[in-house]
Amino acid sequence: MRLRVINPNTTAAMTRKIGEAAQRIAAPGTTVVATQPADGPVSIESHFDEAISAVGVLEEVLAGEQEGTDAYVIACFGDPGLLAARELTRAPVIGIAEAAFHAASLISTRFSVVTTLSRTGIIAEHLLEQYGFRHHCRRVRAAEIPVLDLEEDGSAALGRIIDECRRARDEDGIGAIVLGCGGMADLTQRISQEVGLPVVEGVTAAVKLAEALVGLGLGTSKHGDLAFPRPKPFTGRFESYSQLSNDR
Ligand code: 2AL
Repeated sequence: MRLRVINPNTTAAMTRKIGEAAQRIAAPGTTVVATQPADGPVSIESHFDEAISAVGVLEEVLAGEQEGTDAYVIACFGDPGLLAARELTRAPVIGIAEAAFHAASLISTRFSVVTTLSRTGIIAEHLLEQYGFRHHCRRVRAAEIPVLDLEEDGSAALGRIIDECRRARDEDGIGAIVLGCGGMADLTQRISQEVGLPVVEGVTAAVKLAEALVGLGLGTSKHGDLAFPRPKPFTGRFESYSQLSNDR
């Protein structure tokens, strides 16, 4: 199975880390192709960053369609472009926030999310609401670290995340913790050891969910709103999308 893991930001070191974490957890027969958009923000920490990055995510899905991709993972915790990406393919497309929420809800009745910044925590709260997980989540917490601090050796980022996870464990009455950033893909075991609770991380959860769906023979439904977009002229810089056909 060919799994395309799309890091929606343009930081190559983070794409590498996400790809390695995905390949480590993947089944022996799964080939992980880790990619990132050609253009866009180096990290995603706002609605603006998300909106710009979503176009890059869609371009990466279109590129994946040319290579016979069996499933996609969108490896940013805001799941940018998720529903639009599903419109472009019959393959399953899994966002790391939805994957982590689903997995956490299967092993606990209450979880807390520990993410990077408070403002991205609000984006996670919107997703919890939208996906129907609001009552499973006790609290969305922020370690108050910019995303790219996770890429710096020797930064205080890991320690701050562990401190916030300990506070979540001690104060929130929860059974599990969800890590709220693609840049935390390599931290699951370390944090779980330190905190003593199950720690759910979205990239790894999404890889296993994608494999499960492919194994079940399930792909994105082409009935209803996830059908291929209706062909129509696009103008200006998006003119090439006028060629998108709906008979794939
Ligand atoms: C993210 C993420 O996962 N990648 C990124 O660039 N921004 N979101 C977040 N909540 O930190």
